[in-house]
Amino acid sequence: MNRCTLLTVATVLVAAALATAAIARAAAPKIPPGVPVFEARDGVIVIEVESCKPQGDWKPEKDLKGFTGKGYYTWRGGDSFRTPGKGKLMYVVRVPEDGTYQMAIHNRHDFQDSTLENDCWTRMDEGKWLKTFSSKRGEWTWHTRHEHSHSKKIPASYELTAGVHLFQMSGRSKGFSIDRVHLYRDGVKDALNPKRPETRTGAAAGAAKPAPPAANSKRRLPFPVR
Ligand SMILES: [Ca+2]
Repeated sequence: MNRCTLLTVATVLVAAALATAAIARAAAPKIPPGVPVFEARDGVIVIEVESCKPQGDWKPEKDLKGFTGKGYYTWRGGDSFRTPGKGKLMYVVRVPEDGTYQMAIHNRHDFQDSTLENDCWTRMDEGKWLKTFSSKRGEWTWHTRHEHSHSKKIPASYELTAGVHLFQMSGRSKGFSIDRVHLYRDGVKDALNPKRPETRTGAAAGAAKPAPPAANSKRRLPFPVR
């Protein structure tokens, strides 16, 4: 092996090491101190929607009594049936173990036809944005379904690995109101009791260890979250 070949081999090895480090950094993003992390307590993660600053045309409101926390957000922009990601609200959650988590949004829509003005978009990590809708009108309800297709409209849930994940909501239908979100394991008693306290914590946020991302994931954690 001559010097030139040795140099080439060394260059390739250094490049490979740097590439590995880049992958490792991408796979383990740090959450800056102070970013709230919503933890599971007794199998339930409780998020007040208003814990994230309003984005886009989500407007903070308080007129419809029966909300929890400091208020709720209503989408006062136009319908966005084909374009998710408008007015992204982002929340960091942490689960202690792998498993299925049901997701329910405390929501309300008052339009006379319960199949209209009744939805938003939701997304977990770098997954697909899904239309997320409620079929009960005129009252605050936990009714929450994911529309995977016209023939697959099922109660909203996610398969989560132990660790930190990013949950997002964005505007889809004008007039749809969102108040709080519960992520919970099957079998938890009284999981949708709106009197459950919010489960946010900022103290350990800087040390939060993200869950391993899926292969080729470019998952990034948010930071317009307060
Ligand atoms: Ca609220």
